[in-house]
Amino acid sequence: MFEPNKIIVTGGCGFIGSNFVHWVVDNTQCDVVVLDKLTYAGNPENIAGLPEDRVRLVVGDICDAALLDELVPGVDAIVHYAAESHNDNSIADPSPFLHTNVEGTYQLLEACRRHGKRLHHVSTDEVYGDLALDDPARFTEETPYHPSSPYSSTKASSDLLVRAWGRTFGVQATISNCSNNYGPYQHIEKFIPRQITNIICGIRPKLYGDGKNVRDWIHTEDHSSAVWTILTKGTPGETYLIGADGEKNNIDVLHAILEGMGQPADAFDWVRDRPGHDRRYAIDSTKLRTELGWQPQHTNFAEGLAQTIAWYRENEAWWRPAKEATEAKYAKQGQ
Ligand code: NAD
Ligand code: TDX
Repeated sequence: MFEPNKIIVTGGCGFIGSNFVHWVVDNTQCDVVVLDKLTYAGNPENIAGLPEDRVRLVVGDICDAALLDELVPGVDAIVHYAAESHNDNSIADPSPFLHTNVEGTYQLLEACRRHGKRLHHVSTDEVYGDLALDDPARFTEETPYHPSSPYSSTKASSDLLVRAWGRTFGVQATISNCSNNYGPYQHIEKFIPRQITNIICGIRPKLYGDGKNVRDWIHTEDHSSAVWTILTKGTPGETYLIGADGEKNNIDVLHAILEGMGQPADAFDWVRDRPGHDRRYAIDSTKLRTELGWQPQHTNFAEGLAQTIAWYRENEAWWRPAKEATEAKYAKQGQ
C-alpha cells in the first residue's frame, strides 16, 4: 500500500482533475498541489472554496522543467490529468496536443526520474481505437493500441512513453485508461454539457453522423475513486482499465437529455459527422475490480444524468461566458 501525504495533480482545474481534487480532500488526508496552465479548459473556480491548507494552486505549464524541479521534490507522487482533451479541437489544430500530451508527459517523466517520485498517468480508452457495434468484445489491458484521432494518438504516445520510462529508467508509474466521463464541471464543448446548455439557451442540440456511435459512460466521481485505488494499491508498471458498464449510443443519451429537460424527442439537428469518428468504445474493468477491489457507486445513469442537468441549470454563471465562443467554433466546422 502506497500512502502519499502530498501529491501534485496536473490539470486539477479541468473537468476530471478538479473532481479528483474534491474527492481527495473529501475522502483522504492527502494534501494537493494543483499544477494547471489554465487554458480555455481550466477554471480556478472548479477548486474554489477548498481548504487552503490542503490545496494550493500553481499556475504553470507541465512542459516547464524548471518549475517541475521546484515542485516535485516536495511531494510523494504526481497524478497526471493535464491534457488537451477534445477530439474535435485536435482535428481543427493538432499542435497543442503534441505539446501538452506528448512533450508534457515526457517532462513529467523526466522530473519523476530526477527526483525519484511516483507517477500515475491518466489516459483514455480511445488509445485502443474502436469496436464494431455488433462486436461482443470489450477493451482489455491486452487490446493492441490503434488510435484514430490526433487526440487519441497523442494520448497513446504518452502511454508508451510512461511504459518505456518504467522499463528503461525504473520510473515507478501506473497507467489507467478510462471510458467517457460525465458529471459537474465538464467543459460545454463536450457532448452531454453541450446539449444541456444548448437547450437552456434555446439552441437545438446537435447530433453527429447517424447518432449510433456508442460511448461507455462513467460518472467522474467513480473515475476519481478508481484513480485513488490504483495510485495507492496498484503495482508500478501495470495498466488498469476503468469503466462502469455504461454503454449507450448517442441518440439514446440525447433522447434522455431531451426528455429530462421537457423537450420533444425530435427537437434536435443532425449535423456533419466527425472525421474518423470512432464507432464504439467498451471497457472490461475486471482487472481493476478483482485485483484492487474497486467498484463504481454511480451505476444509475438516469439519476446521474438528472443530477448533471440540475448542476448546469444551477451553475449558469460558470458556463455562460464560454458558450458563445464554443458554439461559434462549432458553427465554423459545420457542427
Ligand atoms: P479538460 O480539458 O477538462 O482539462 C484539462 C486541464 O489541463 C485544464 O485545466 C487545462 O488548463 C490543463 N492543461 C492543459 N494543458 C496544460 C499544460 N500544458 N500544463 C498544465 N496544465 C494544462 O480535460 P478532462 O476531460 O478533465 O480530461 C482530463 C484527463 O483525463 C485527460 O488526460 C484526458 O485525456 C483524460 N480522460 C478524459 C476522459 C473524458 O471523458 N473527458 C476520459 C478518459 C480519460
Ligand atoms: O455536439 C456533439 N454531438 C455529437 O454527436 C458532440 C460534441 C459530440 N457528439 C458525439 C461524438 C461522440 O460520439 O458524442 C460522442 C461524445 O463526444 P465527446 O463528448 O466529444 O467525447 P469523445 O470524443 O467520445 O471523447 C471523450 O471521451 C474520451 C473525451 O472528450 C476524451 O477526452 C476522452 O478521452
